Amino acid sequence: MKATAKAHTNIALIKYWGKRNDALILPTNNSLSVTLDGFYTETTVEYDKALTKDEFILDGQEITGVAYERVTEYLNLIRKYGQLGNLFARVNSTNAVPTAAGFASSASGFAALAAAATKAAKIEVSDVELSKLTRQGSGSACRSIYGGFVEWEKGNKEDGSDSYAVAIEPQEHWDIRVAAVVLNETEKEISSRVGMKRTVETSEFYDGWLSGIPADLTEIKAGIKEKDFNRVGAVAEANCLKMHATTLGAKPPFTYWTDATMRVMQTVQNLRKKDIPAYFTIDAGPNVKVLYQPENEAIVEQTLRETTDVSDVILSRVGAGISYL
Ligand code: 2P0
Repeated sequence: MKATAKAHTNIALIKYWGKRNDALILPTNNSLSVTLDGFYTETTVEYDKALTKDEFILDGQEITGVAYERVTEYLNLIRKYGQLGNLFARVNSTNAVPTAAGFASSASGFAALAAAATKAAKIEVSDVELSKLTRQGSGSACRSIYGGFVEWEKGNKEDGSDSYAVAIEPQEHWDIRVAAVVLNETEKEISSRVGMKRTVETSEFYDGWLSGIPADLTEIKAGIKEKDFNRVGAVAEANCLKMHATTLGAKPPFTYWTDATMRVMQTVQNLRKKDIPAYFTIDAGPNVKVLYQPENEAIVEQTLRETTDVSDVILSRVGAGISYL
């Protein structure tokens, strides 16, 4: 009873920012992402009757503590779903997601774990079912089931049965690129889980965030369909700015940006002034992701590398969905 799955991480162009149910991980708004080729997790799950507890090895190291608890709690959910009783598992993961790049490795991590854990137990699941299961490990992970452009439908039901991701356009649809800009200081003080909760509960700007989502989604989906880069970039950048504005209205206020973050944002806006279409987006941390077109790769990379406090730039294409190895 053993299986290996590979999942890529994703970057949200319309952000998931806030939960309506913390336990089931149900969001307050739809989000839309692009799956990234350059960043992935490979996970092997092997159920073994001889084990008296789960084991978790990540990048060759035995993991204990909070990260272990999160994995074993997730396996409890799979055991319940597949009626596996007390059958424990050996989980072996390798991450090709540089932590410093500021990507939530939880997205590719939980997608690969959910896929390998169901496959190893011979539990037949549709993509939709796998997305729902994955969502309960980490919200953004439910989008990593598919390649290309993906929307997570928030759903309305209290049991979460209508909250899952769907494919909007496949990987081959459109060759856009994403540069992950790594900054010198990367320590995250407020996790996305804590940050979004504080924002939902206390930010005066949260209602404004929610009210703009339907129009942003309509706009970006039309832009993706038509492969209109400026249309997609503009709405993604604006949506990111609105998400980050909610943190400034929270009590107490906070921001994920540093001076280096803002310098990169300015670099990207200056590229546009020189007629090089590039747009930024930022998640719950200081690092910046830059959307650009293939023909501008060299100039975008060089300009970002020359920006003060940029320590690395990692380029990625649009990636594929879950695969089994
Ligand atoms: C996103 N983020 O859409 C947004 C944008 C961060 C900012 O999803 O609590 O690790 O496990 O559901 O998915 C990061 O949050 O949070 C995230 P949980 P997750 O990508």
